[in-house]
Amino acid sequence: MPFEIVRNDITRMRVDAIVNAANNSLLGGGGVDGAIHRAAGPQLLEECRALGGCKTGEAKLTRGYRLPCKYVIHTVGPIWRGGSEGEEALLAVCYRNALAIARQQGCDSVAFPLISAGVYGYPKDQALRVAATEIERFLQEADMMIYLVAYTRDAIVPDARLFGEVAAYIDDVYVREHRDFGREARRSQYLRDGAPRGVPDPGSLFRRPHREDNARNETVFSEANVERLTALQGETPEDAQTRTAETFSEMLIRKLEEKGMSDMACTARANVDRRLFGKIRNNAGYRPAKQTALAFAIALELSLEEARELLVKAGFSLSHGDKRDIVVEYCLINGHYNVTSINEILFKLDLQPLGY
Ligand code: AR6
Repeated sequence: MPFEIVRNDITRMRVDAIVNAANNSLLGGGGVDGAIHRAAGPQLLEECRALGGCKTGEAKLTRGYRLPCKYVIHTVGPIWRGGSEGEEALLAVCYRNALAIARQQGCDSVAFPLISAGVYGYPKDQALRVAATEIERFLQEADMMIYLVAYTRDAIVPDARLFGEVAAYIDDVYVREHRDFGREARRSQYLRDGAPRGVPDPGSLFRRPHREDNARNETVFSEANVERLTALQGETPEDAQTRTAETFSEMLIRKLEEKGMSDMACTARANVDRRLFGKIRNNAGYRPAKQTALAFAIALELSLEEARELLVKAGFSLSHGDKRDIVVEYCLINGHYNVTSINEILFKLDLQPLGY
């Protein structure tokens, strides 16, 4: 997975380089800076002394000494002063400069803390947006494994509106499923004890829709999908047969062509390693992991119906028994097609991310 949010102490990350959220002196401090200097040992401070400080937004390289990484890239984030003093541009440039140094050094993997989101007071949600935007942009043209390391789950604050909507949808699905179970329980009681008093239509107790049907009804009545379904219904029997015989890889390539999306754009959007994408492209029978199939469904902006079709070809289905599937289902129905934002929500909910 080229971009992943992980929960860890950054000083434990086994990567080529970790990034330090330092101050202008580069002589150590609190927060992640203090932790990095403690773990690396006094030689790091010695090398830092020779660097002559670092301006806000710039980045400088040292070795990693006792740390499990080869390098530490020190950068200085802006102090939050309300947002009108160029903080966003300065924070973005921290990520860009640090990533440029990592690339110059030939790093395959880099771990970032959420720069400026601690002592420097940058609002966590906004700091995350800047980090994710810059990392995504970089990955559109570079191959690197980039970790955003959160010390605590609280450090990651996803978009509040989307998170609220997803949480409400999960609740709805759970309530609906729960209601079904209640009906099932009453049905058993009815069969055991006879008709309960005050229930005029005992037949209704038996009308428990299949759970899959519930989800399918949503698809049918979701306005966004009516158009796509109509298009599907309009296909010839030959087209339908060809579509059914298609493998995962073939459907993926067809969708890419239909959408006019390049392989590069698709891998970046799906958070999928380019080498894996090459394997899928060159092997018509390739079956990806579920997290990868889901990521492609989002990256290709599929309807719920098309996503189900793509998943079946990989040997999977969307299940209401899996919270991650419910999150993805919500995003497909409502056209939220950003894998990075979805992964932020999955991280917050302690669920496995999408991509590979
Ligand atoms: N691993 C991963 N993340 C961490 C760790 C760790 N070991 N420790 C803290 N964080 P901060 P800043 C997170 O304050 O806001 C220093 O004194 C933390 O939860 O370290 O850029 C420097 O010398 C937060 O999300 O950096 C500067 O004076 C993020 O790292 C000043 O702080 C950044 O918090 C820089 O402030």
